[in-house]
Amino acid sequence: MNKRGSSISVLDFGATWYEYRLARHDQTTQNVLLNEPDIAHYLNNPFYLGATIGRVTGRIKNGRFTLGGKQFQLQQNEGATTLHGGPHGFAYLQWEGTILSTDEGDNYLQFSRQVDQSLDGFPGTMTVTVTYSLSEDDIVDITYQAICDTDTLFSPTCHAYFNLNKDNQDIRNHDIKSNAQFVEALDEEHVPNGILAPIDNDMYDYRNFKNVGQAIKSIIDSNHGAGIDDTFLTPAGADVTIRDQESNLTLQTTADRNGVTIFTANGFTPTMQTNKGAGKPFLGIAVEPHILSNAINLEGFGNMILKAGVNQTYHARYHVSEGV
Ligand code: FUC
Repeated sequence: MNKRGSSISVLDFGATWYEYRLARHDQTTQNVLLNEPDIAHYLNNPFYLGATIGRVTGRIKNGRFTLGGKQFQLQQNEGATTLHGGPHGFAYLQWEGTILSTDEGDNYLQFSRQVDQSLDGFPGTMTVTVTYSLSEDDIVDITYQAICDTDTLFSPTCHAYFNLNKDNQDIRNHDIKSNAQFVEALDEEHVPNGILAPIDNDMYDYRNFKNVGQAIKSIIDSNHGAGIDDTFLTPAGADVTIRDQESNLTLQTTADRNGVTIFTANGFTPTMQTNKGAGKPFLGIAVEPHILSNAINLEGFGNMILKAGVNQTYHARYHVSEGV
């Protein structure tokens, strides 16, 4: 908790971000993350609510890649595809948690653990830490750090879903803005096929604020999916803003990666019991910064290789503040 009275809470299973509770100007507090109050749901978390994703976010075609002249076959968990690190990805692991604090009074929560090839199929034994911090002005910084004894892949993200409503409405009343000018084109298995499609005044054009409900509708109407579930090229880092004029809140996401996936909870089912009621499509919106999906198999899509012995750090920052 910071001095303003805002707080975050996390779960050690999946190094999961559970709650982001803001102290509002009207003296109330409001949690802006979608979560499942029955913690047991997180053991089987098919939509990765709040989870840390790794070693690699997004989809790897056929769960296969070549590194240092060697071919690796990962475990597949979505047909032939390896999604979000596979069946033993970060989201499904128990992490070791520690509370850290500094003289400045900032709040830090750190998770750490080791993963190795016998667990998740990615090469090498990797030590990972995920550190959540909450600043005095309510900025949540998530720092991902990893080092591995061989060359491997590392492209983590945060799979938190936001819902800025005060009540249980879904996120179709929110607006989205992003400078992205290209989106990854997908094959029939929803895996990026190596084409970066230019965005031009179409359903993916969020250069001016666009209503999320309208964005979803135009994707559905043109048979491009069941809502937003796309990865955008963001060379200057994820630059996504989501606002809700009803609750007067704005979420700003920044990161140091070349891509961001926007996912509007398409396909959520009533088997989920969330803090916003039974699961249904569009109950939350995830803003997931990472290196472009399937980049390891595509030329010029970004570098997710972590060289042996190199200590790699990435950040993702989320800031919800009063005003639109
Ligand atoms: C997102 C999407 C996927 C998936 C998952 C829960 O990152 O890209 O399609 O359904 O999260």
